[in-house]
Amino acid sequence: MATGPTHEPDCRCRICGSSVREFFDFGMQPVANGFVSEEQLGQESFFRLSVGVCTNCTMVQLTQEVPRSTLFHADYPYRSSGSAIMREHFESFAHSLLHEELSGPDPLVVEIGSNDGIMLKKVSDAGVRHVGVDPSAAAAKVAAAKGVNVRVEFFEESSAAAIRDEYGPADVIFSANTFSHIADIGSVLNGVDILLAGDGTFVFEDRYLGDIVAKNYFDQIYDEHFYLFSVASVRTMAARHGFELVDATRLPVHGGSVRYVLARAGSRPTHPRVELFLRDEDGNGITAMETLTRFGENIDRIRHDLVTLLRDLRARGKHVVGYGATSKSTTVLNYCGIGTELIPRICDSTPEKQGTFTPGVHIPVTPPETFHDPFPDYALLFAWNHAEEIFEKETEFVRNGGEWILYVPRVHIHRPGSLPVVA
Ligand code: DWN
Ligand code: SAH
Repeated sequence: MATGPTHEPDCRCRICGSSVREFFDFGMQPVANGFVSEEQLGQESFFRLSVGVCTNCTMVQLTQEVPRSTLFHADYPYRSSGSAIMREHFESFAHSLLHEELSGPDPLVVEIGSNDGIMLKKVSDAGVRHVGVDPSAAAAKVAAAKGVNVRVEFFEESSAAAIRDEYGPADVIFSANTFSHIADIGSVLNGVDILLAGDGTFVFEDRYLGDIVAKNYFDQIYDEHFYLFSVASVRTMAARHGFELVDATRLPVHGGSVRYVLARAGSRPTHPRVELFLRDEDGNGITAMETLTRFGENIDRIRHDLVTLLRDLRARGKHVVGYGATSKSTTVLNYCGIGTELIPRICDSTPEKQGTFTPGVHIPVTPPETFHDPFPDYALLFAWNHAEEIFEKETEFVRNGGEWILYVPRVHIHRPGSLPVVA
């Protein structure tokens, strides 16, 4: 619920140590990627999911940390290659990396959070030295099977030192949707400082606070997403560790992300768009308490409207299923109190998730084929960040009279032919 400008004196910023003001409290939530087997039902751990903003460095962050070993482990179910749009995105990035930052003699790139090797495979295929680092053993096994050199561990100071000892300095350290997942971010930046070559770059991309607030992407708030970065908060954090933010570019993936480039202070020129970005953020007041409180009110409005719609459809005997058992869906389902009485199953293309039950509300996750057999009357799209790809894939569902329900930026029925509102 929107908590408004409350002050939790015991909550200290993990970046600068100042006090953090909570602006939204989702209550007790299960682990977002904690999909459970029948035997594990009822054995889940819960934590209080609440989010606040630092009164000093403006970093938006969770007020409670879930131990990293609970979040990321051998059976972590997410696979980066689960969508064509992300495969294209990372292959295109790897291509640009190979022709720019990695075009020198005997370059080295290290990826933090390499998952199933979606980006490093192209680097490996090009014969360029690389190291993937990821504690999720099953995902790392998929990467290794593609020929990616991967270390199954958490990236931190100690592992960075070991990589430097074995391979030497890295020209590029890359991380996508991972850096913001690490509460002890100082250990990562210290590790980057140990491993990175003098004129190297640390390039990372994460979903953008500006889009989350502007488009009510409240389901991007869950245990793994410890930080919600803005350009201003990243620049401040970087400076505290001797780095400069030398570039920042918008990306369309995951509902809107930003790719940040850090370099050692004075080692690279800063692109003028960083200043433009900062001015834009300041003008929009994306970390102002008034903005964040309004965001909280929008979350509660979406909860009301979504539950009202689903109850109405059930009362009218309509068949509704979920599409995409995302980590994000855990926040939606548990905060809105939506269970099998409203959504009897969720279809998902990830083999590791099929046959499990969603965290907390225990909705069965079924293979994609069950979506067509028979088609439901409505499909609630949890994987809204892949809407275009999914709408193209499921045209028969709409031809058959089916309708998509989306809940961001507000609850609505998607009209065929129109661009997904979330784009
Ligand atoms: O930040 C994170 C991002 C990168 O991935 C991690 N913290 C965890 C994870 O978040 P997510 O689970 O919300 O990511 P996605 O990419 O929105 O998940 C999409 C889900 O939908 C996957 O389980 C695959 C599924 N899917 C599907 O069933 N049919 C996806 C597509 C494209 C499809 O056609
Ligand atoms: N980069 C991929 C995967 C993102 S999911 C993508 O953008 O699709 C987050 C990944 O980070 C998971 O595979 C998780 O196991 C990994 N991870 C979490 N903490 C980590 C750490 N300290 N070092 C390396 N990988 C980490």
